[in-house]
Amino acid sequence: MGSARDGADDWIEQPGSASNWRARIEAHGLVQVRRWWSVQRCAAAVEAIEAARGRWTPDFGGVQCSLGRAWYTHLETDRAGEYFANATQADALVESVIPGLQAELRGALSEATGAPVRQRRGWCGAGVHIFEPGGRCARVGGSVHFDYEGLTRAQLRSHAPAWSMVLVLQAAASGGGLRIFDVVYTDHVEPTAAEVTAEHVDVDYQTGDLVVFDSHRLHWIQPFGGDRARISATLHGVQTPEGWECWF
Ligand SMILES: O=C(O)CCC(=O)C(=O)O
Ligand SMILES: [Fe+2]
Repeated sequence: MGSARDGADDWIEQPGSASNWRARIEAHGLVQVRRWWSVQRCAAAVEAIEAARGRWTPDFGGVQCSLGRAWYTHLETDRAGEYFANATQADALVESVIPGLQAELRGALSEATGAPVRQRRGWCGAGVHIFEPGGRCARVGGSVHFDYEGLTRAQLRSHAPAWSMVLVLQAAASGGGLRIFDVVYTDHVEPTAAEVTAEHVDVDYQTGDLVVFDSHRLHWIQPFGGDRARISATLHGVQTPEGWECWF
């Protein structure tokens, strides 16, 4: 699917904090901070997530699951009402299973943007996506998409700064990285044949990595192998005239 962009992996930061996030995201479309969380901390989070299996939210009829509630899965399956009706509970659940996760991701977004970030009123904070081994995403990968669902038409059209942030809590045993294309949203949400074969970078996910990328860029979760789930925490953010706001 398309050709890899030439050049070094110069979007990768060593463990610790990234400097000048914004310039780097603008230059490369993404920043990846290795080991933002330790492997031990991720393992403890994964254990807690697995123990809370009975409280996961099934998405797309159980093709994937979330801890918390993701806006895009609810929007695409006509469950917007459910999302808002359960947002407070969803946040309480995420906080009880992985204390501090939501605040830390919001803090990282704030550090990355250099501005305060507030949660959209009535929306959910960061949550977790779980893709089971052998499931559809493992076999064929995710859909090739833009993260447009939480953006207004005006924000999409004007390319308002909008970033998606992923913390890799459990990388797949093999594959499962994120392909980010050199394609920015213009006026259609379904990518064309040319767009899905455009140049791209393949972001190789290791447990503990934090990846921040431009939500207007086309991207794709690659298929993965092995017998463990691919588990990632996510937070989306956009800059508005009143400041940055975030949601899951
Ligand atoms: O888990 C990931 O790597 C990215 C997921 C994604 O694209 C999304 O949640 O919109
Ligand atoms: Fe996405």
